[in-house]
Amino acid sequence: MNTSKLVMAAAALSISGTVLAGGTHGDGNSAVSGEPGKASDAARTITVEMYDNYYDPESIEVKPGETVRFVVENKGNLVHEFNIGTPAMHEGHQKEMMMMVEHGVIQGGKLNHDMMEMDMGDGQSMKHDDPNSVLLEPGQSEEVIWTFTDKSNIEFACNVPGHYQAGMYGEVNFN
Ligand SMILES: [Cu+2]
Repeated sequence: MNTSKLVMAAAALSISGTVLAGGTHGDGNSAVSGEPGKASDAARTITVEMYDNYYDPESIEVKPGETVRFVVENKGNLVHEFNIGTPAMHEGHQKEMMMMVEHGVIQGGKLNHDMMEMDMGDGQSMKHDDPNSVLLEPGQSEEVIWTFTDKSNIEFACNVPGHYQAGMYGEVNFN
């Protein structure tokens, strides 16, 4: 990354500052959706495949208190996210994802990893490293280990702009 690009990105960020204030990465993992789990506590593995623009399976069943190991595979041609949260959390995250697209961090089927690592000032970066989600390029696969706590309104969703609206979310059903 050369200096002029960096300056441009920083300038663009300050313009988007009001959007960012709606919810920065790292603050949205409240107890409503559960908490990061330990692999040793996971009795079950669920493989979730991501396509353009839907999940397979489209819903999952969990028990309150259960820890699940998710193996998330992107089988589509676009960048996709697997994110566990409430509808309100997803809505907040969609604003951040929009910014990632505007800044060229998400480019259709590719992620700009250099840009994601870049320090934007004020401790902000475009890193996508929340424990409740993974953001994957086509062909990539990663794990999310999550402990579902109390029964609540939780979905797994892709917050890449337009994908949630196209139906790329699934229900977490408690039983
Ligand atoms: Cu998607």
